[in-house]
Amino acid sequence: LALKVLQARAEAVSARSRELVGAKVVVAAAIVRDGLLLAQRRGHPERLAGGWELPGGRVEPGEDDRAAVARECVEELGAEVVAGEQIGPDIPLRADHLLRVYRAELVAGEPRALDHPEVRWIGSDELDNLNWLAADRVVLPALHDLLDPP
Ligand code: DCM
Repeated sequence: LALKVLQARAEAVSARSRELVGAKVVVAAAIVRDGLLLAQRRGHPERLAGGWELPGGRVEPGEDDRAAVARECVEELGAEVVAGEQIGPDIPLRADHLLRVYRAELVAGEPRALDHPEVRWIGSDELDNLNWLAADRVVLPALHDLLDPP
């Protein structure tokens, strides 16, 4: 009986680690220009509409995180960025997804809201006033440091 219990436990632990290893990654870009951060207001899906986020989206199978940041910025903003350092921790999203935020440097194009209703350049004084998505809120301290280096 003890052996069966141990085997069941081992199975549960390995199922959990498969889950963690298999977590799908969503990336987002922290684009800063002249001391301002680019934020985007979501129009879809319904449950996220009206929430503010850093632009981004799902990493495709086999795709590098930073390549996904660049692709998403072209798709959503019509702008080219180069992704740099990760900012803040890996942030759990619902189910088996996690969010990673990367600092991103704008290299070409003027960001426009192509996929969502609005993009806005915000200063550190406005950072805490936006209705951020819960996951993005986690990186607010790191974003403050980015806009107003300590
Ligand atoms: N997401 C998030 N914060 C971001 C970008 C995305 O919480 N800065 C979430 C919203 C979606 C999922 O990740 O649930 C996939 O994003 P998208 O729909 O933009 O591909």
